Amino acid sequence: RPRVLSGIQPTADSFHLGNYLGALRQWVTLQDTHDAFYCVVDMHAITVEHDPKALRRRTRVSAAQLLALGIDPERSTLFVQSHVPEHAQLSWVMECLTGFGEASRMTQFKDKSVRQGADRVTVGLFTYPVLQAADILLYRPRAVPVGEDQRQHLELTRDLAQRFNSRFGRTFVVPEAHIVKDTAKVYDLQDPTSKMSKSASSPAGLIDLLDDPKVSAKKIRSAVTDTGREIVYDPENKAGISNLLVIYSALSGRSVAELEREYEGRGYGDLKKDLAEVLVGFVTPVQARVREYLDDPAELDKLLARGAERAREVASRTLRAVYDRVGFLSPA
Ligand code: AQP
Repeated sequence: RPRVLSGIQPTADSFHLGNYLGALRQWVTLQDTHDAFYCVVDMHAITVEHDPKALRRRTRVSAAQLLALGIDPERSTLFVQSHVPEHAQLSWVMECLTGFGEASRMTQFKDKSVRQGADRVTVGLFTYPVLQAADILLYRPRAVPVGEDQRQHLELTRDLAQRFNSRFGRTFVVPEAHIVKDTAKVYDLQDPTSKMSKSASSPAGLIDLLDDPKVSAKKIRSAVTDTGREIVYDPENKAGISNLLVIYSALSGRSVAELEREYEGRGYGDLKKDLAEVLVGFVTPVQARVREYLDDPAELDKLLARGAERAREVASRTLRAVYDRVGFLSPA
C-alpha cells in the first residue's frame, strides 16, 4: 500500500469546516487505499505564543475530533508529533540544507509575521516549514493530503528531499501534494474571497465543527451573497454562492451541477436554509463522538501512545539512515 502522511495543528478548541473539507475528509477516505500516518502537530503550535494548559487540552480535543471524523486507529497510525523526537532531530538536518533566502520566500510566514509584528515573530515560526518537511520526509510518504494553502510548503519539502537525495544518496521519497480541487480552499462566509481561517477577522465567517450547531446554522443563513438571484457556480462573479454550493456538495455527496438544477428558480434563502440543515446533521453526531472520546482521556492517551510507538519504528529507521549519510558517527 502506498503511504500518506499529514498533520494538523492543535491551535484552536475546534477544527473548522475549511480544515475538514480541505484536508481531513481526504484523510478519512485515503485510509481505504493507503498506509496512513496522521499526526497532531503540537510542536508547530508553539511557534506562536500559547498557553500550556490550552495546548494540552487542544491536543486531546484534536485527536478526539480526528477519531470522531472517522480516522480509524487500527488502520491508520494516529499520533502526537512531540511523542516522536525524530521530528525535531530530522528538522535540524533539514535546516542545514535550507537556504535563508529560500525560507524567507514562504508566503505564510510573511503573512503571519506582518500580522504579529516583527518583534513578536519567533525563529520557530520562520523555520516552521522546515519542521513540516521533516514531519513528512521521516515517513517517506508518496502523497500528503492538504489544502491549497499548503502547496508552497509542500514544494519546499520536495526541493529539500531532492537536494538531500542528490547530495547524500537516495534516502527520501519525493512526495506529491494531494489537493482535491473542489474543496482545496473553503472561503470565509463573510468575506468569500478570503480563506476560511481561525485567524479570520470575524468569527461570523468561520464554522467550527464543535460550535453549537444552532450558531453554525445561523452563520450559514447570514453568509454574504451577491445581490443577484441565480444559484449557479460562478466563483468570479458569485463567490459567496459558489462557496456555499461547494460546501453543500461536499457535505451531501451531491454534485454542484445537481444542486444547481435543484435550486433553479429558487431563492438564496432556500439554499442557505437547506445547507444549514445538512451541516447540523453532519456536526451533531461528530460532536457526540468527540464527547465520548474526551470522557475517557486515559484511553485516548493510551491510543496515542500506541500510535507514537508505531510511528517511531518508521521514523527512527529513516533518521538512522539520514544520520549515517550526513556523516554522523554512530554511537559505539
Ligand atoms: N479554508 C481552508 N480551505 C481548505 N483547506 C484548509 N486548511 C486550512 N484552512 C483551509 C487545511 O487544513 C489543514 C490543517 O491546517 P493547519 O494545521 O495549518 O491549520 P491551521 O493553519 O491552524 O488552519 P488555519 O485556519 O488555516 O490557520 P491560520 O488562520 O493560522 O492560517 C491543512 O491541510 C490546510 O491546508
